[in-house]
Amino acid sequence: MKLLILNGPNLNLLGKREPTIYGNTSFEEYFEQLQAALPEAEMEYRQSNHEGTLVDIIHEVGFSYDGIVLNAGAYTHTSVAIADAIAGVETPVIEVHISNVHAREAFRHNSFMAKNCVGTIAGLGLKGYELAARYFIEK
Ligand code: CA2
Repeated sequence: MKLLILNGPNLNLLGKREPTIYGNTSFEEYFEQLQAALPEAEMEYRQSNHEGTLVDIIHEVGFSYDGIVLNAGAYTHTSVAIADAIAGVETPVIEVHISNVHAREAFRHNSFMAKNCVGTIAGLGLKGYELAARYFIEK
């Protein structure tokens, strides 16, 4: 079971700013806990602030990995290119958001990713990544 956890723009700042929305744990710290919680999966973590790089990464793993857990950050609400990359690969993708995007500004309510994903988890904090990974492991 090979899974990619893929974060988009600004998520490298987790734990450093805006703790009331995104918590105070860095993703690197959380990823160690995630690996310890799910030893049955081989998980890799990547992050990029660049739309084209996120497309490249999805292409790179999208014909060999068993699942991608994707938080595309703000590109969720803008990127046709990332949505097309998800549609263009074989590996299923689950969309995750740390915050409840539906309780925030209207521009965060639409996701270009959602219709090409198996499902979406939003508002459950970092736990959402574990729940998404468990879906791939247990399905
Ligand atoms: O809730 C989420 O996970 C989001 O994908 C996070 C994105 C936001 O644009 C989406 O609407 C919802 C933003 C990530 C920014 O992360 C930061 C973390 C700490 C400090 C500053 C930004």
